This record gives sequence, structure tokens and C-alpha cells, in this order.
Amino acid sequence: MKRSSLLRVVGGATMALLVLAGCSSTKPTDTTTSAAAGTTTAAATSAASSAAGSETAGSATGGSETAGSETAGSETAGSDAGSAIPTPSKAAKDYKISFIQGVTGDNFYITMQCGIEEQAKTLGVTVDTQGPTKFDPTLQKPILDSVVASKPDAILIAPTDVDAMQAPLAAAAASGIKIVLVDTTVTDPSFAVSQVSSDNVGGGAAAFDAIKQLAPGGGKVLVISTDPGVSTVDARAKGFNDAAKADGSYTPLEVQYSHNDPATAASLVTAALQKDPDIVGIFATNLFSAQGAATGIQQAGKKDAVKVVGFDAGPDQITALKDGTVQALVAQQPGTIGVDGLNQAVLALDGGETTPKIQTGFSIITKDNVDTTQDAYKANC
Ligand code: T6T
Repeated sequence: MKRSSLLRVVGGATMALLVLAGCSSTKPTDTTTSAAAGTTTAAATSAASSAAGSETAGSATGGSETAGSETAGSETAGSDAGSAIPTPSKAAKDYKISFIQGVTGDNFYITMQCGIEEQAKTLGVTVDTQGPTKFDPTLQKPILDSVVASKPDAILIAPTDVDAMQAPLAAAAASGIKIVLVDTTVTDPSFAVSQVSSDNVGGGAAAFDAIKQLAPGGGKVLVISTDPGVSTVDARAKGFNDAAKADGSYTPLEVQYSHNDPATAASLVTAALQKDPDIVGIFATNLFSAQGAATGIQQAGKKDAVKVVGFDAGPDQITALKDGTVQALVAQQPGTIGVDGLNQAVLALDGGETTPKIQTGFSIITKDNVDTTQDAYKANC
């Protein structure tokens, strides 16, 4: 099989913080971790470490949010060399591959789907996409069951819960279907041929750095997340709160959960601001939490007083950034996650070498670079 090599260097944290500091807004490249043969391929630069200013910088570039990963802790060796990920140029045959989103109608997964569909054309494989109407394992599992019953060659999936999706996915893999985890993961992902996700711990730490720059005097900070048990947002909350604690001038309040519902996120924010009117910053860990947080800030009349940083960069978040309700966005690279995930599925099906863990970067979007960024998510392909 003919393969080309893709070189990935320098983690998102470095570029993200350079952008916040008003430096070049060059599109960041990905940081990639390969667990293959126990080797370390992450590109952790000293710039990333110093920019993030704490040990979370290590995870910012190292991809350790999947707890217990053998690669954790060893990949921040300080190499600038980057890593070569084998990628296929064409599939050996027209494989049937299913992509199961975390939730439908989410600009993040829509953008991922666009990347997957585009790459499917290049590779010559057939992909179908579906997902639950809510980010909920009780809705996602039946979809997985029916996809498995249709006997695809491979499944790309964003599991909606680390525990609830564990057994069904392990069973699907045991039946011979190649499983690639995209975005989120499960408690024991060892059945998967590959996992592709953002640097979520690092993204959370970068969000704290953004709050710190926006509200340098310190004070109470609040994380609005979706649900416990969602690997990505849990890692972002941890990255943020660990960085806040390490700083010493900020007091992280207890994480509040919106169940991925913007209206709930809005009321959590208004209630929190009533209880603690001295909150200086809010970090919303995903698109729908950020959307709700923006509404809550407006309802509370705190638009200028409280600084808000949100993960994700859908059209609504970009609007909130432009109108000043939100001050910074951590934009992931969902299209790249999709492309990488499909490549890994095809490599596995063709009997090639896969990369067990791939970590993609992120960038920070502020008012300063919002008009030039290439990282905003798509509403459709
Ligand atoms: O933030 C993304 C994704 O990374 C996360 O796992 C769930 O929420 C999003 O889809 C945004 O809504």
C-alpha cells in the first residue's frame, strides 16, 4: 500500500497563547501522540511549557487526558521534531464505514462529518453518518446497535459516556468491526484501533490563561460543563481548574453541569452570578454550554463585568465573540479529527500500521483574529 507521511509539529497551546498575546495568528498544526511500540512522538516545545506556565503545559502538548494511558507523562520529552503519521492515499477497496456523532445538529460534529466525507472521496470508501438527537448514551447505544447489525467494516464514533458506551463498543470490536474513537473516549479504549481527539486538558489550561489575561486581578472562576462522564469536557474542566489552583490567585467554584442544554447553562450562570456576584470569569467547556453562558451573562446584565471563555467555535459562538458577550474561544480542529479518524480506519482495514493515539491542536479566537481565522466551524458542508 502506498502511504504518504503527514508531519505534525507544535501543540495548540503554544499557538493559542501566542495569538492571545497578539502575535501571529498562523493556523496551528497538530500535536500527535503515538503509543505505538511505546514510543513518544508528541512535539512538546519549551515554548508551550513556558507559555502555559504550569505543569498543565505538559498535558497541553502531551495528550494525556485518557486516564491511565501508557503514553501519559512520557511524551512531553521536549522534542521539536514532530511526528510522522502514516496515512493512506487510497483504500484497497470500497469499505463501508459508519460515523456515529455524539449528537446531531452540533457544528463540531457537522464539521467533523465534512472532513470525513471529503476524505472518503479521496480514499474511495463509503461513509454514512448518524447520531442521537441528544448527547446521551441511552439514545446513542441503540444507534450503535443498529449500525453493528448492518455489519460495516469500521465505525468512527464519539462515545457519549466513558462507562455506558464501553461494553457495547468492546462487543462491536470483538465482532470484527474496526472501531476508531473520535473526539471522546471510554474508560478502557484498548479495543479501538485508534483514538483521535483534541488536547482537551491543554485546551482547558489555555482557557484559564485566557481568563487570567482578561481578569488579571484574580478571584472566583466558574466552569460550566455538560455532564460528568464525558471524557472531553471532563478533561477541559480539569485542565482549567488545575491551572487556576496552581496559579493561587483564583478560586475555582464547583463545576456546574448543563446537560448540554443551552437554556440550562444560561440559568446556571444567572443563578451563579446571583449567589457569587464577584465571579470574575466563566469557562464554558463546549459549544452548547458556551451558547448558554453567553445568554446567562446577558440576562444577568454582566456583559462587561464577567469574562467568558468558551470551548468551540460554531457560528453562534463567533457572533457572541463579535458582540462582546464572550471574550475568547478555544477552537478545535474537528475536520482534522475526522480525516485522521477515517485514515486510521482504512489503515486498519488494509492491514497497515495504525497510530493508537492522535492528538490534534486548537487555537484561540478573540476579537483580534476573528475576521481572519480559518478555524470557525461549519454549519453545513
Ligand atoms: O466540544 C465538542 C466536543 O469536543 C465535545 O466532546 C462535546 O461537545 C462538542 O461537540 C461541542 O458541542
